[in-house]
Amino acid sequence: MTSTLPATGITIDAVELRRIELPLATPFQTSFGTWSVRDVLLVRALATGPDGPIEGWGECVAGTQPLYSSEYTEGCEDVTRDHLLPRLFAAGVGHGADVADALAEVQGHRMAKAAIEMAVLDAELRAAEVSFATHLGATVDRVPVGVSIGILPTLADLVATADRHLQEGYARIKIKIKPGWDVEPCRALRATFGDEFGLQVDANAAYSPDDIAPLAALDEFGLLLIEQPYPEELLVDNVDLVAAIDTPVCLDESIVGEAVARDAIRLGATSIVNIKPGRVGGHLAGKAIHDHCVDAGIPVWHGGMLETGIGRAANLALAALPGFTLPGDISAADRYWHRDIVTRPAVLESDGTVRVPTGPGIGVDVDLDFLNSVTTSVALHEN
Ligand code: SMG
Ligand code: MG
Repeated sequence: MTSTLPATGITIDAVELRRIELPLATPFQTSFGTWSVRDVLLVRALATGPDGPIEGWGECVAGTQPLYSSEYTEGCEDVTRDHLLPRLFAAGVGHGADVADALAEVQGHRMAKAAIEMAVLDAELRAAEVSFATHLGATVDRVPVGVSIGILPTLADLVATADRHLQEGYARIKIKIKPGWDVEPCRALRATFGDEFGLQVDANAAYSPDDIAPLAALDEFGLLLIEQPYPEELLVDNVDLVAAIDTPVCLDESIVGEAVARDAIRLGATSIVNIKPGRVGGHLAGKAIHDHCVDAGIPVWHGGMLETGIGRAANLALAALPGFTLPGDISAADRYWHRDIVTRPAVLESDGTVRVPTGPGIGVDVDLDFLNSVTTSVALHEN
């Protein structure tokens, strides 16, 4: 930690679990399915700090269905209500840093846990008037970002979409791939836009270790990395892939926490690590993985889960740590939403960066009127 927070912390009086439905500006297709609407679980910690009432917000990154990972929105709400909040309250947690320990006996459910930690930390940091960025140890005030483009009906659609994003100022393009939509999309982008822009691909576990040939065929495109070629639980097969191809292999879904990150690095199963706070159990675990990767000489970059402005603000703070040397999947709000749920949505700067919020906590405020208009359920759970 780079900031010391007051030992008194906060008292959590209640936690509001709120579900919203926010339509994506454009549907997002991956090898495992299409996302058109984000059905998001938000966690709002209602607390008392040294100067009176204070609240904090957390965002759960799980999707509607358990397709990217085993977690999904409804399940996250259930486990939070029935198993996590009772433990949070029983432990008398008053610091964000104590959330993970209080919830540790519940196995897995890292996305649900991460949202609680974020809400408690946000409330604690707001009470202490310290930003997430300062607390986590940010060293820059803007972070380079890229854009992740889903699988599209035609190569012409892909080229037109990439063109629009490059014109907007994004310096790095990631495309989703699957068997049959891999070599030709890369060829089309390199043929149209040349070799100068950063290009990377994400398979979301769509290949098997028998598929080394199509993955090796991507070597000619000078990719920054290939993300998660194989299913989540395969680690050792990636060691063989690292040896067989030139493109750096980067695990996403497989890295479900700090222990697996350490193992994957030690095995040589990943040359680069994608850090998503939700996937690893919170921003503090994300920072720990970052610190380990820096020590191990492994580059990291910040992933994205189509977050609203709440999760995005906290992610920008983490992505401002020095080990994040590759552009993150933290695009500007307008790449995702017609209207965001925060009052100062993330915007793309002319140099292809997004500014890191500087205010207390996550540094953005929730637009409550708009939030209420997209809310599908609210439940208050008192301590
Ligand atoms: O937030 O810009 C974003 C999305 C980035 O491609 C992205 N995320 O596997 O990395 C990934 C995917 C997971 C979400 S797919 C809906
Ligand atoms: Mg990925």
